[in-house]
Amino acid sequence: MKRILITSALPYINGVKHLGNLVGSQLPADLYARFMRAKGYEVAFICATDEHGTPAELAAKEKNTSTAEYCLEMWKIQKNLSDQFHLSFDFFGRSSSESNYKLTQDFATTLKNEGLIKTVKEKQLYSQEDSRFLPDRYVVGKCPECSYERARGDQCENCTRQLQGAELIEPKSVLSGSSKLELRKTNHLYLLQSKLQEKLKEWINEKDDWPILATSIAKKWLTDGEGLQDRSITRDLEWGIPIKTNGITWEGMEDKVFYVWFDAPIAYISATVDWTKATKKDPNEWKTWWLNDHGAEDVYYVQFMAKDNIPFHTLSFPATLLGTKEQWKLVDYIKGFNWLTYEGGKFSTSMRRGIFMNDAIEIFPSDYWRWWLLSNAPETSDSDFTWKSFQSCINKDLADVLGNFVSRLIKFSKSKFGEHIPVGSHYSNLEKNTILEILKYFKAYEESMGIMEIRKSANLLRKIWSLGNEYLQASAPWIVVKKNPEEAGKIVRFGFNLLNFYSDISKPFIPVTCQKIKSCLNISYNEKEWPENKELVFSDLKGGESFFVIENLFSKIGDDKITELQIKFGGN
Ligand code: B3M
Ligand code: ZN
Repeated sequence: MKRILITSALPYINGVKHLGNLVGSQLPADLYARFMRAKGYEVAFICATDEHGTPAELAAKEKNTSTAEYCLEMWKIQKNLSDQFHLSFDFFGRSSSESNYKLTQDFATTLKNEGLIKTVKEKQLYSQEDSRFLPDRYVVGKCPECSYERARGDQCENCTRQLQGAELIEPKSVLSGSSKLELRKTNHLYLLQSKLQEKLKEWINEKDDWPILATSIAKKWLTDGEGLQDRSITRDLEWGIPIKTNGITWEGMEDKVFYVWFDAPIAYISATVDWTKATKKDPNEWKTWWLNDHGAEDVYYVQFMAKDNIPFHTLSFPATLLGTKEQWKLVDYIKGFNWLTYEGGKFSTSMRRGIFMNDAIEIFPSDYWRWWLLSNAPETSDSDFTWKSFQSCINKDLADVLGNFVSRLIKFSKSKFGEHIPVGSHYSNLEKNTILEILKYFKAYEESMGIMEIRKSANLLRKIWSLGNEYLQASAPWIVVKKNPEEAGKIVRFGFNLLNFYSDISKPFIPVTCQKIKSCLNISYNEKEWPENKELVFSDLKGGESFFVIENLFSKIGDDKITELQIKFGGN
């Protein structure tokens, strides 16, 4: 497969995202996109803001602005922050785009024509005090499954169980706090997922290379007694996609909109439509990524998300695609993540506990955050962010290992040989053995990057960096130069070739640092550059090339700074 489609879970529009959101989908997706581009694959890396549903409405109410204005403002802020963290989306769209309205309504129309949508009279929580229905996040209460006190009307973020508001114990209105709620009749559209149970079971059972995290919830719901439930795909809300076909509202659906989780995954497709409309010669190129009868069967599609989003991506979204009986591309691999906690507790947007992208980028460069988050990614279990761990990781891995190698090499070279790389003698056994050792770890690094084993890849990359320090230590050019400048010159030339190699293979993790190293070597930064000819790559620099000294590539983080940050961000 030479074409890779990558989508990251769409960040809700409300508020600036915290580090947990970043490491739970967008940043690992960016790492994989960068690696696959560098390996020569054609990549479509798509994301968008998830703008409908109760989070948007509630946040706009708080800001006392219209939901539409709020969403536009927040889209700009989130887009700007993703640029500052060098998230290399090919397109960062909006689920409130015109193309998502059209595509969502088309999907619903096709599903209805396939007999997979029915109107259900149901009872929804209604608040007299707020004189309105309370869908999804408009109501909060105790989870019937795990007794978590702040479960929401659509899902419990603690045990990820999908919920109906009426299932909550002691439900309260999020708007007024009122517990004077009653169940009132209202009609909603249900997607008859139960009719797709066998098709979905067949599809998910083919995914034997998926981690348990990705398949367990789906298999539980598809196989155990409960089976796959039919699910409501509409809500009593103003803000959202109206229930229409070719502009005509469906009968009885005048004051409803599609449920956010019905239209949000469809935004993966519509954002691709918007991308090809905005940047490609052929506005229909999106079909080659999403329709099997237009070439998408040769695409490898990977989705990145946090674990609470997995049920929607292994059940309801595939049900929507399969239900149409059209040639839609289904996901080939789901990379799911556990939670990032903050100093032993939860990140909290409402309680402003933890570190948010806008604050983080003001304190340290994006590569510091990228490196800590990726090398501590919550892949097989939760990870805990602590300021102490951040300090030691940056000081050790970046400053002491990579940074130290760069500064020792460059400063020594300039002091002894000026600002041109010396030619020196031919490589001897020490260089050849170092190359073999590095290539052994590099092979493992490429393999683990290709299967998205992120922490393992970070460990291997760190090991490859450390081999550069070990080489300098063993070859000791500062001693050799006294008696044999020729030999010292060879050591330095090999060191610069190592440095150039590092600045190619480290790009997916720390792109800004790699750009700095490339500019110090007067080599243009090309994100698609990757060492393919393993033997020759360590002789690319022949000697004679000019370079300039980089002043402190990384600055160490002091204890006082960490104490100040712990206090500022509620870290202890
Ligand atoms: N907006 C992310 C969340 O649950 C949710 C993902 C949608 S992906 C289609 O925070
Ligand atoms: Zn729960």
